Amino acid sequence: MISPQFFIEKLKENGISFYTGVPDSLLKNVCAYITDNFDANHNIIAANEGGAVALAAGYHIATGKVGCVYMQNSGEGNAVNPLASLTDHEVYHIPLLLLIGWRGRPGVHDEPQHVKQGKITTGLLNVMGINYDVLSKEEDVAVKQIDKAMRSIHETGEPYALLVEKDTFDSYTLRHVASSEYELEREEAIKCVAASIPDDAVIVSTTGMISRELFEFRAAMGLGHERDFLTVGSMGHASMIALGIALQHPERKVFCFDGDGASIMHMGNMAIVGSRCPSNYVHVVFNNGAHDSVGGQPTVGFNIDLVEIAYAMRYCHAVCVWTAEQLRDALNNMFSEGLQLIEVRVKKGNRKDLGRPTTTPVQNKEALMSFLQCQCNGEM
Ligand SMILES: Cc1ncc(C[n+]2csc(CCOP(=O)(O)OP(=O)(O)O)c2C)c(N)n1
Repeated sequence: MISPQFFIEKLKENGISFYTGVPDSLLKNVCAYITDNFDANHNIIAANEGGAVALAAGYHIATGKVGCVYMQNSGEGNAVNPLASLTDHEVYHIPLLLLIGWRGRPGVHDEPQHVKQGKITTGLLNVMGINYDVLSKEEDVAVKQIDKAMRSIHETGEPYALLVEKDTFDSYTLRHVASSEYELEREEAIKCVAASIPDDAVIVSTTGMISRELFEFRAAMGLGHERDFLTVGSMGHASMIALGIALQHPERKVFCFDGDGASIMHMGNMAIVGSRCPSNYVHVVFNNGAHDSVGGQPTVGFNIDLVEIAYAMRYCHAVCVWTAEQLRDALNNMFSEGLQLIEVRVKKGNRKDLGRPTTTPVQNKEALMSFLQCQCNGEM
């Protein structure tokens, strides 16, 4: 395995001292090392991967230097537009180094949302004309690959990608762990909300631990999963899936269980939800100020005012709570009409033995579709 320090030092020797991106579990250790060793102007966690590519482009325009953009391969989709219409040599011709965690690499078992993306990861790079290498787990080989990558970047002036497989980097423990003042656990908050909503309500939950915790709550209660759409991929889009359902089913409440990282990733979605203003829609953001599901790297979740944002986006009611009692009060007052947001400030962390959904995405979708259908026909 490669030591994160060794890797980042080698990049530094090659002139790389600016990082931006969205964290990934395969890059957790190297991201932690970057966090500890670069200040807030030299390591910026972006809202989404496209924003990170654009930020590194701006850095290059300002300095002539090459920035590094880190991401999970699921973020390739968000990055395609600025890679094709900004940094590409047929447009502005801007160099950068991409560090991409390769989930779902063919032949390696992974979660369902990573299978397709894993298969098309190199194909997408090929089609965009981006040269790449799969980073070796041997330091002496990795050094040669870094040299090759940087030579290519300097000769062509174009982006180059290093793909990172599981267990490429040695462990590294973050020294600067941001402390959270909040006492409520996310799982407890999820249980509290899920337990208090009407039987015919639907929940669309975001990617990561939030969906896993909701799944386990239903199982522990001896319930099925037909009321829930567990959005395993598509980070940042749960609120729009919920909108699509809420508009067609005005007779029932639709909840979106969002994360701070996910809602910030595609925050424009809130403006569209607000513009349609469905009175049966409740947006619950479990804000732990972190990308908890992939290593706990910070988001700007605690630096922004989601309640003010919701009002500015034309939500009818918005409230921020951080204790179990406040959450119960908010839920008791919730059933009035009107689009609403509940921001629940929670602490980071999850149960170590947290499982994963045992149903497939297609089973999950079909069960929810039948649930919606049966209720419409009054057959439940
Ligand atoms: C487009 C995209 N980029 C990155 C990821 C990797 N990823 C999965 S969960 C997650 C963090 C989610 O953070 P948040 O929404 O705040 O929820 P939390 O895990 O903190 O509960 C990330 C970055 C992804 N799935 N998709």
